[in-house]
Amino acid sequence: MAQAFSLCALAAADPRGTGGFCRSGWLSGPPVCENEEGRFRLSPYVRLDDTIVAVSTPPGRGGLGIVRLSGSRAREVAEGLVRLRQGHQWRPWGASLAELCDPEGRVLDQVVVTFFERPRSYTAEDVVEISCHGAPVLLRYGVERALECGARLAEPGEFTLRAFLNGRLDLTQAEAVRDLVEATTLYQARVAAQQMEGALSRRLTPIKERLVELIALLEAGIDFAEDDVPVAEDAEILARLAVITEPLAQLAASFAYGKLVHEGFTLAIVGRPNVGKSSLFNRLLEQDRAIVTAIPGTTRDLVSEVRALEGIPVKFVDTAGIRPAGDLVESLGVERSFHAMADADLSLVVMDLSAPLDEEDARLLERARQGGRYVLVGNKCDLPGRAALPEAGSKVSALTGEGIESLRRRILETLAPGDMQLEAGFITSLRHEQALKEALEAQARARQAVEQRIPHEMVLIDLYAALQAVDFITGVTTADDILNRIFATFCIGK
Ligand SMILES: Nc1nc2c(ncn2[C@@H]2O[C@H](COP(=O)(O)OP(=O)(O)OP(=O)(O)O)[C@@H](O)[C@H]2O)c(=O)[nH]1
Ligand SMILES: [Mg+2]
Repeated sequence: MAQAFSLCALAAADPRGTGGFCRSGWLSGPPVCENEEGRFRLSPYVRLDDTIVAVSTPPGRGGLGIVRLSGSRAREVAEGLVRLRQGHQWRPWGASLAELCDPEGRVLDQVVVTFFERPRSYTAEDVVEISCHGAPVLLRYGVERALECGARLAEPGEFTLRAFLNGRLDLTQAEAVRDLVEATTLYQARVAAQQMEGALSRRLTPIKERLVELIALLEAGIDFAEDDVPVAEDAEILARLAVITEPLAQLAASFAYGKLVHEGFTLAIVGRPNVGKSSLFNRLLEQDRAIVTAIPGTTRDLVSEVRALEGIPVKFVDTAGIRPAGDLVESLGVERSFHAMADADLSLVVMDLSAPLDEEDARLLERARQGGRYVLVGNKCDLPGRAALPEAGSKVSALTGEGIESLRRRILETLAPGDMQLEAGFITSLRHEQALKEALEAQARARQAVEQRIPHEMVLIDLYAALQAVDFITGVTTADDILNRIFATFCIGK
């Protein structure tokens, strides 16, 4: 029998329910559809009984390439394109030597097939991985042959979607798979690996348990009002609410750091000519990237480079020295410096400590104060000083490297105060932050209702809303469009 899941937010229809997928009947139709912008996306009604196929290795030529199959007919389909070598059999969770053959049975490649028997596989379905030599023509042939043998092409992220729908992963873990694939630093990979292993879900579990306990307490008070079960005291409800709110708020606040880890940030180095911006840029990159001379006005255009700072990808931007420009080229450069400053997540405002500060320094600092986050840097601290910084800042020498380490720390602390040591269980996605904010707002409403002695039936509505928001994060309840959005950002074959 054909089988499909319609993913709907059950809890939305039933505020008392803690949700779950509505596994309703079939809706036929194409497995994919287009959204308003015409972009390809997963349909909420993907046929999950199909056996799917995709090339799981990146496009292009390589030593190896993997064709992956998942579904109840994975082995049968694989048998249509590979022939096991003599003495080899299909062994669950084991690799076997085989030959990829053309339809006439002529050998095209020697391959290794690995059979992961359900439910102990990535998707919790039968999975076969065919590891060929990485010639695009072989991989394409493998996929085409699998299609002829009854498989269909996997949608982006469909292997992980199936793992999620089959209960192998929760939504935070599925998102972590994508983050791991997209990681550009080992630190990002470590954070994603922790989330994949369930760090965030583990942090949410006790919060959710307490919320459910509180709901049960209030429900009991309502259901058994005429019996002997005592109605919960307001003071107790408020105390229990506070215990739930604190970790939720901490987790929501961890997004400041999590966002940095996930997305990285842009840092613009600005200042008057000759204060040592390019020298500092080179020093932070640990590379002789930008031209440095004693002539003021050396840098005339933006120079940028991405480097990891404590495992966080940072786009460093060196800019032209800011002063009333001498010629057209310089004035265009100065204009770009101001744009870079406005676009950056953080500006390093550099001043030269070996010379008296002037009006241009003060004007720039004022602009930085109005514009957003900045760190004031006094450079050339190796020279006899003639200037003091107008406010607290980092004293460094781009020439000798003095103070650079503490400047690096200060940069990170300015962008993400606190939470720096927190490696496990912080949130890295806007989706999580929004859900946590919703949960916090619902909690605040519940608290207010209790304080105003509003009947517990009303308080419960807010508590259920908070519970639903927490469940959104792990995917216990979720809406189709959210799933579409998440899994459509995956690459094919994952
Ligand atoms: N003693 C000393 N000299 C430095 C230091 N940093 C930079 N300099 C020198 O200052 C001069 C200007 O350095 P740059 O890095 O080109 O300065 P800049 O701010 O990029 O200058 P423009 O590109 O012209 O705006 C060069 O001669 C550097 O060697 C420092 O920390 N100590
Ligand atoms: Mg320069």
